[in-house]
Amino acid sequence: MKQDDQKPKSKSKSGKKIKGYIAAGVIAAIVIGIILVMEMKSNQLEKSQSNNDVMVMHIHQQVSLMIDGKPTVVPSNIGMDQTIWSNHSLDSYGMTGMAPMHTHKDDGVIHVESKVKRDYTMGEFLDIWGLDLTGYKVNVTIDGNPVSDYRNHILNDGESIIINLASNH
Ligand SMILES: [Cu+2]
Repeated sequence: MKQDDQKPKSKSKSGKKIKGYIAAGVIAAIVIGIILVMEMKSNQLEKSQSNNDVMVMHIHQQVSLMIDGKPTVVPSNIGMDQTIWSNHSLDSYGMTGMAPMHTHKDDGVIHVESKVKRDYTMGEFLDIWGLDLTGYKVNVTIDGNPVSDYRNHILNDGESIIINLASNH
């Protein structure tokens, strides 16, 4: 009877040991799981940063277009819609699917949204737009001041730009 008594005792001892191993295994699995999730998240962060999807520049200007004295709509989606995205030389500075200078609505708001800090000029915007100025005399005022070398004008935040086009006839 004494032997019978001892047998289950030793069995339960090894049972406790196994339960201990299982518990340690479960804890280890949870810890590894947490580490993997954290690593995935930091990888995602690194990826989005290496894609340079972080905009370091985001400024706006208001542009109005007058053709022979008539207010004319500045189209929406300049630098997004292919038909008004004529120059692609600056595309790598913009977000995916849009030039670094673009419009969203037809409200004349130019968005300069760039992954790099650089000077953006009125001429670069006009090139992206592909606005055909042939046959027009061009007069540009910026914040009310006439600017003759408007193509090289560096766009600043909050500027108000008026493009006056006059037919040569
Ligand atoms: Cu914007």
